[in-house]
Amino acid sequence: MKTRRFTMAQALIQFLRQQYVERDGREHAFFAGVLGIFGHGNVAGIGQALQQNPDFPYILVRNEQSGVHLAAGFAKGSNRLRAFACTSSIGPGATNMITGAALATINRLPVLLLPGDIFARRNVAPVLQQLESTATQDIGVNDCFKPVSRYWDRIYRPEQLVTSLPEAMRVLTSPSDAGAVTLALPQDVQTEAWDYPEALFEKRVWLIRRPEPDRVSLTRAIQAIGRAARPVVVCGGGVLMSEASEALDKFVKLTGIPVAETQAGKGALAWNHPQVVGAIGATGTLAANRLALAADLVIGIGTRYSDFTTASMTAFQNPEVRFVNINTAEFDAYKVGAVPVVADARIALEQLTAALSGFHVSPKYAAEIAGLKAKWDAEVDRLFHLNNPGKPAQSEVIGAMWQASGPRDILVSAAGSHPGDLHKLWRTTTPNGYHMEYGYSCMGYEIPGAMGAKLADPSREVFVFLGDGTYLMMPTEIVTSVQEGVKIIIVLVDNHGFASIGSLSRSLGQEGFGTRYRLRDARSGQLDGEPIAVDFAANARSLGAHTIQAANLAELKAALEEAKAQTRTTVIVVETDTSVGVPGYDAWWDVAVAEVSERPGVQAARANYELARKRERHHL
Ligand SMILES: Cc1ncc(C[n+]2csc(CCOP(=O)(O)OP(=O)(O)O)c2C)c(N)n1
Ligand SMILES: [Mg+2]
Repeated sequence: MKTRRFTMAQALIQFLRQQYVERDGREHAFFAGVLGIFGHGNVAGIGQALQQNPDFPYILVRNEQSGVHLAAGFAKGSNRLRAFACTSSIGPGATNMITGAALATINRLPVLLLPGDIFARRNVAPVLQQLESTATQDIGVNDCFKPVSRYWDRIYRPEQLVTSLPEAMRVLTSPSDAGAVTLALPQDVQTEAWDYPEALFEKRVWLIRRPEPDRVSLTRAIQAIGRAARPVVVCGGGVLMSEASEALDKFVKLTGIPVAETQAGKGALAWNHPQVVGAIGATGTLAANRLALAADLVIGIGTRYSDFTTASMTAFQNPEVRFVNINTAEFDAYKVGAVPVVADARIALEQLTAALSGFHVSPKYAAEIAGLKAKWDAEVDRLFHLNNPGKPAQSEVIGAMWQASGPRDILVSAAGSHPGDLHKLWRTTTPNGYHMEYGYSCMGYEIPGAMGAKLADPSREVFVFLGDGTYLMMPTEIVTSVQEGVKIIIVLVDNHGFASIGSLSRSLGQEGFGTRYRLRDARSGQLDGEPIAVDFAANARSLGAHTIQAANLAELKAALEEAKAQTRTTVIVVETDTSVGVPGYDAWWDVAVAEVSERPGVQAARANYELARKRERHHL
């Protein structure tokens, strides 16, 4: 057997460079490079290996967590066909990646995590940053990655790479199992040499499969659709990952079935497609929610049925409602008692279209869909043009951003009050033009996630809708965006705290307690003093961004044009009027209210809550 002598870290990097993927006859390298931060736990191993591979990109990030977010954003923007590996030192550098790992796994996005680990040799333990246990020596902080990884391994000996790496690739390239893959790398083992089989470093092409549906399940799905009077498609992120937009377009044009969108699936079809009725669920449009309410058949495609999508199991109230689920993951296909079609979305849709050539929804239902859609479009126009005196309303900021963006541009966001507003209002024209991380809804994802989306397709302008709370949590990847020349446009909406959780708190009778950015008042002892003055523009400028302060809607529109002409990451700061919000449209989200309280507001909220919960259903 021909062998090559490498350190474990060198072998690992050499292997990553040779991994390719193929789908629909197109083939390309899977890994775009490595992101990370060096410390004593990886500098001599992975760091040394990367140095001797200068044509395999290494991007120095500012925080290991945001590094993983960047990797997740890149994988999402690439429809999971490409990925980054993330390297960290041991201890805090490693555990910083856990939030990113959870985000990637929940959103089913492939990221390869390579945390450094404590000495396998053990004789010098406890090393700096080592977690000790009185019960075992076989434990460390990297064990915390286990529940948030789809595959987890620790490489105690250099030769273990040979069996571990193919498993890691199987999971990373799986259409149903993709998520975070963690290979914990003890710092001494990273530097140990071994004679690796040459075959490990040969080019390997992983087929990203398009699984075909089982014939019986498909027939049952066809029969269920053929019988339906009020079918609705719930379009999830799997439609985008499968690049099934065209197939979905054909299917719904043929059948007249309306398409409601989850956060992850929004934009698979253009907003003005005749069948698209927009967002569904807790943050849904009136059109989609009304259709869902009375639907007798829900065709869930590539969706996990999160509580936002099902409005905490209240969205579908027709007593006869049944489900057909098309999903590559058996786990998701079987949810809500559905006819499970375990298959690739594009393949399944093509087969359904071929089989349902005689099917079309009734003219009455078609007219109802068209009427609801027209009403919704008018509602969005109204919210975009409120002519709010003084500071703009958030919906006007969204309208201005939408007007400034081109049809191929990308909108990125993750947490705050705006994901709900954007889900309803943003008018996506091109697939992947709406990039909302709403599986983990993680504050701090937005800036690195947007960089990932930009790296996935540099030809598209990327706009970020960012809250002041999120900005204060994780602004520092702006420095990395300057370092790498990855330009994004950030619209930082300053509303002095958490508008989202603030209004949730008020709806629970808690008066926004602890959600405003205010000074502690000497007399009350509470956080209800003067607003805290943070100069966001100066802060962003200090990190290297071009910054613009916009005082009103006209200035925001001018700033957006200026930002588009910039080559550098640009941060536009705008204050909004928090008194004007986007309403909910027959929406409900289950957030449990205190069962006993001395506050009448909480007692009233609890009474409403108990009533509302009665609408929650089991779909068995
Ligand atoms: C990491 C993290 N911590 C906490 C939360 C809970 N949370 C959701 S939105 C939000 C407030 C966000 O504030 P901001 O970015 O200013 O947006 P706004 O609510 O004002 O629109 C919080 C604390 C979260 N989603 N992510
Ligand atoms: Mg805020």
